Amino acid sequence: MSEYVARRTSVRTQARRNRTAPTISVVIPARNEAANLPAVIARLPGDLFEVILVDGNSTDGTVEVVRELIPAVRVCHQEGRRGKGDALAVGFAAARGDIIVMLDADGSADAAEIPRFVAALVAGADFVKGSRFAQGGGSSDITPTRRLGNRVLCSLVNRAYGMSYTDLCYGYNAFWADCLPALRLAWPASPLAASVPAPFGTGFEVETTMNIRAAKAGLTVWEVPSFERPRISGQSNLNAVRDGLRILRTIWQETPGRALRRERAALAGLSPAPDVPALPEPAVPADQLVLQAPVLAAGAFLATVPRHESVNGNGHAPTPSGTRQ
Ligand SMILES: Nc1nc2c(ncn2[C@@H]2O[C@H](COP(=O)(O)OP(=O)(O)OP(=O)(O)O)[C@@H](O)[C@H]2O)c(=O)[nH]1
Ligand SMILES: [Mg+2]
Repeated sequence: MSEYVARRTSVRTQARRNRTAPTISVVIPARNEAANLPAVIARLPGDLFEVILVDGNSTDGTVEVVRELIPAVRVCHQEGRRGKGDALAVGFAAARGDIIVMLDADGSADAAEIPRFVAALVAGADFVKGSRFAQGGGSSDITPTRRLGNRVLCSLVNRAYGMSYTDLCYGYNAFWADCLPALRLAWPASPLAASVPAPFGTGFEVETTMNIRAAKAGLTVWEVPSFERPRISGQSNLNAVRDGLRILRTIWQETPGRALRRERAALAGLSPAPDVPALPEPAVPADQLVLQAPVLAAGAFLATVPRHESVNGNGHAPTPSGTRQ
């Protein structure tokens, strides 16, 4: 329970939000999406604060294409790591806007829907999920197997965390940047990243991880309908069985007790107890040691406390009234 309360965005944080003219960062993870980027970028609204593309070691000129399309784009790299979740974490750590929007680079999500997400955040949500299965949403891409898997996993999360999500594994989401500590996804920027490889959340299970953490943190989560199209060209990076199993494992790993134990163990590994040097041999033999003044003073104070005020005659603690018959 404390985990839920402690991480909830405070009323003060919410009051500080710039609801009149929030700055918007769009984070785009991209791995060999050069052919799709022109169509994706063409649909972006004009009033964005920044566009951050996180490149996954692309070999098809993705970075050159995005720089040509948006000269002011900020390009980040995964520094040898891989995975969509890792790419998003890199982008989130770099984002400087009030609101962060996650957008795929393959043309499956329509950037023109961004104002819908922003409107929900301005109206009161902390975290807004796009949903293909909310009324008004849809998909011309999802296969029957993925639809079934998504439904089963979604109802598992709803039962485990008391939510009523209609979609779990969809990559189009937006949130106030001040929710990042609750989502705890900025691994590349966290001190844990250097020594503890993130066990999960770095791949396609990232949306599930975020949705669960939003629920655990007590964030106000709203869904907006969204329509998903098939990727325009190129190969999917997702493998339904492998990534489905990773998502299942994420749901298991995120259960509160398990997540807390894992974090404690990681922190313990990060800062091992310092080596305490052995005490030098005392110069004076123990039987000749003289007590120093503060020790004597404390001893004198304890001696003045009447015995019956701390422990009664039977050696039991006193009753609340201070007397014991
Ligand atoms: N930077 C980076 N981006 C990635 C990586 N893996 C996937 N992406 C991007 O993440 C987005 C979603 O990946 P997709 O391969 O389209 O996966 P998907 O949308 O779940 O699956 P499909 O419906 O089959 O397209 C795309 O923009 C990818 O380019 C990666 O390792 N690094
Ligand atoms: Mg896709």
